[in-house]
Amino acid sequence: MSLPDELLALAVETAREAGRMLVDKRPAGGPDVVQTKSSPTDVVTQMDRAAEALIIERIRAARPDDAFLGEEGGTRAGGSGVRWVVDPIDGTVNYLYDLPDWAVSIAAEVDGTAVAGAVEMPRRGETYTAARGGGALLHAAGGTRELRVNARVPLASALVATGFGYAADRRATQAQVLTGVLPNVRDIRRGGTCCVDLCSVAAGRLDAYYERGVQAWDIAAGALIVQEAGGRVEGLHGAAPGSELTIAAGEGTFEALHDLLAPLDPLRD
Ligand code: LIP
Repeated sequence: MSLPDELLALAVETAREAGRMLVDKRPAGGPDVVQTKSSPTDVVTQMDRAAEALIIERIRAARPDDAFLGEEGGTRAGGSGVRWVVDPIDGTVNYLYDLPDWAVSIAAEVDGTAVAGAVEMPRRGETYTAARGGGALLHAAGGTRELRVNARVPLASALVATGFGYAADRRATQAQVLTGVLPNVRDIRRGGTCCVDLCSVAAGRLDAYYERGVQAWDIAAGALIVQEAGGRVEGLHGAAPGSELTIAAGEGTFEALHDLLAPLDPLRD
């Protein structure tokens, strides 16, 4: 088995175990908020922490020399050249409100390049996977299928997802940018979970996605899944995708959305 396939198998097994735990152990009255981060609505629950601890424990047991970057602080150095980028619950607010679209996102990088990614959506019964050079797959009750983005969808017909940050200033700017996007696209979706939106682009359930403010752990697995499904994931003017801006879409649609967003100055806050 190649290293990316080995890492992917571990990512999938671990994401599924964490996903099951998050469903089975979700307190009946909802999880407790144990911390807030960038704003009072940017929350961490005890379940985010428990899931990250489980993921790190499982991966460390199998690969003790690997490094970690985890949303909830599980960051540590390693000596193997492999780093795991982990979001134990992407879409924590959806999880808090018991909305189904949240996910466990686990990516493995080798020397800084993502080579394997798994996004587990327990409430949908779906697992999205990609190993670099091996395509992207959706595993669900009905079977496994290869993913392909929608390419060359004219912007006027494109279903575009986006998301909003937690800080008021950032949200005010994002609302202004949205007024420039909305009249030029089929419609907008705001699902609340970056990696779910990326997987939906990969699956052709959305034509495009853009967001400012997402972190490495939100995008690491989902971006690889979009790329392996034939799509582009970048920031403005060829920048790497990241917290400044992440745009994901198929060829043709990507360029059109990029050129619509650039003069709207989405980075100005
Ligand atoms: C969330 C992202 C989402 C964004 C939210 C938040 P979290 O991540 O996935 O796209 O709009 O503001 O950042 O905080 O649930 O891991």
